[in-house]
Order: sequence, then structure tokens, then C-alpha cells
Amino acid sequence: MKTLGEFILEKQHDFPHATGELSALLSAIKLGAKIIHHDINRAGLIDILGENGHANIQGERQMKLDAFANETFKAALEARVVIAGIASEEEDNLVIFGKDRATEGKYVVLMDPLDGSSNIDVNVSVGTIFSIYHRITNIGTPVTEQDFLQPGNKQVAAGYIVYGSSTMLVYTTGCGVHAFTYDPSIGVFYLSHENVQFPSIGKMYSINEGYYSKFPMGVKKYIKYCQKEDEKTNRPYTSRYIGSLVSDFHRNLLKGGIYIYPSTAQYPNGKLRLLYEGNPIAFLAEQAGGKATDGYQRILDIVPQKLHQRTPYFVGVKSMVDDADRFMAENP
Ligand code: P6P
Repeated sequence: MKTLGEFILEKQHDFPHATGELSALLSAIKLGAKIIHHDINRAGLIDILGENGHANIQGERQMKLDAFANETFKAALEARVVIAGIASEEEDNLVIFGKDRATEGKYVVLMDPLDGSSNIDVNVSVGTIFSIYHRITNIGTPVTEQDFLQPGNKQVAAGYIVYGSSTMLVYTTGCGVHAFTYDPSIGVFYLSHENVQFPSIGKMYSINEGYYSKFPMGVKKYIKYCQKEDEKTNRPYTSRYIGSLVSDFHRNLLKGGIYIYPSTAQYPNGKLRLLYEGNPIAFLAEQAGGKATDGYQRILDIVPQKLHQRTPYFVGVKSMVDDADRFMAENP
């Protein structure tokens, strides 16, 4: 029964920068996860459900738990001197920590503090997503947007917490994907899956088919392909869509599947945000032997232009994403 802390220390040499820093980074995430776990389980009882009357930059009405999760992770991350600043789905602009971080803070963290928040009120699992980069501007100066607009292939660590039937923390530092299950009775995350890999073949597809009429032709053709009877290729696939990226991705990672959020009428550039949803999940997917594209190019190679930019998103078992990309290429 290895704890997350023990595992990080054991694998510290996997972290490309320095000893102790990964522990500090992930211990902040771990602390935030424990607090959110605690309050999600009591949300209905301590009246932090429902809307708080504010909206975030996406124009989405913030759920109380969204704002609570954002403040919780912000405080936990600010308490770690190695972190110079953060970007968050719930923050319109960068949050640059105190001036002492200009010299001490070697890392920046981007996060979606509580993804899938529309599920909160109906007791369906939600998640936190995080992405960690080494700052690239000069130490001794405050971090700038340049430190955050790095392509996903520069991430030094990424992961998610899924608050489901159990709370799990899943992360990578580029040396495989490792999953830890939380034991709330003693407040410890235990290693439950080391070196997680996608199954070689998939059998599930996750997409909101309600938007079918507005999907690109390639996506429409791929959906019909998923539904066609063909024993040799394990079809028809099963359709599973929770409406929570972290939960859909987590299930597809363990069971074998593909998640697609393409461009739609409401979201012509896709709904998912590249920096704190697309990139971290893509890093995990590739480390688990899978693939992540925008239908045409590798997600991790996209050079970001804006903090909250969106991207069409295809992620999962490599052969399934290859098939979907082929339909996109054949139906421009
Ligand atoms: P729709 C949650 O808001 C999210 O960003 C993802 O977690 C989820 O997969 C998607 O949006 C759900 O969007 O349009 O299907 O409700």
C-alpha cells in the first residue's frame, strides 16, 4: 500500500528539474483535492450548491462549488514557494503570486478547478484538471502571459482528480500515468493503478449526439461508423456520455474508448479550453499509449494564442482517434 507521497519521492528522479519540487507541487494539489472531496460529499448539506450569481469569462454561470474549488486550489498553490502564478477557468486573468515568487517561483500551474460543474446539483461525478509548466521568462521578474501560453508538449506534469464513487488522483510527469485512490478515513491517497495504459482496442464513444445536426461531416460519418455492425472491429461501440470530461476520459482510459467534443453551432472552435483541459488530458492520453487531436493535428503541438482559447477535441484509444481523424480528413 504505497501512498502518493512515498511514490513521488521514489519517482522524484523522473521529474526533470529538481528534487523536492514535484513533491511541493503535487502536495498542494493533493491538499486541494482532500478539501474539495470533503465539501463535495456534503454539498447538499452545507448549502454550497446552486449559483452564486456570478459568471466566469466563459459567460458560464458559476456554481458556488466552482468558486469554492477555485479559491481552495488558489490558496493551496500560493502556499508553495515553487509556484509563481496560476491561470484558472474561473479567473479572467492570470493570478501572479507575491513578488518573492519572481525569484523562487520556477513553475506555473493552469487549472480547471471543477470541471463538469453542471453535474454538481444532480450528484454526478465532477473533476479537477491541472497542468504544470516550468516558467520560461527570466527568474527574478514576475511571470507573464508568455509563461502560460506554452504548447502542451512543454508540460512538466499534468493530471486530474475525479470525485466519483471514490476520489482518485491521476497524474503524469512524462514517465507513465499513475492513479491513486483516496481513503477518507485516514486522509491518504494510495497507489491503485501504476503505469495505466489504454486497452489496445476501444469499445466506447463519448459525444453529445444532441448536437449531431451541426457536427462536421467527418464527425457525423465517424458516429455512423461507430454504430455499424462489424464483429471484427468490435462494433457497434457502446455510447457513454456523462457530460463531465474527467469522468468520461477516466472511464475511457480504463475501459477503452474515445471522447469527442467537435466544433458545434454554439462552439465553432469546440467547447473545451486548450490550456487547462485539452493539454493536460492530452499529455495523460499520450503517456497511456493513446492520442489527442483537434481532428487534424496533435493537441500538444498547438501553440496557444489566448489563455482561454477553445479547441475541437478528439481523445482516447489511438486506433479510435486515428479512425476519427481519417473521417475528418476524408470529409473536409
Ligand atoms: P455539453 C463541462 O462543462 C465540459 O466542459 C466537459 O467537462 C463536458 O464533457 C462538456 O463540457 C459537456 O458539454 O455541451 O455536452 O453539456
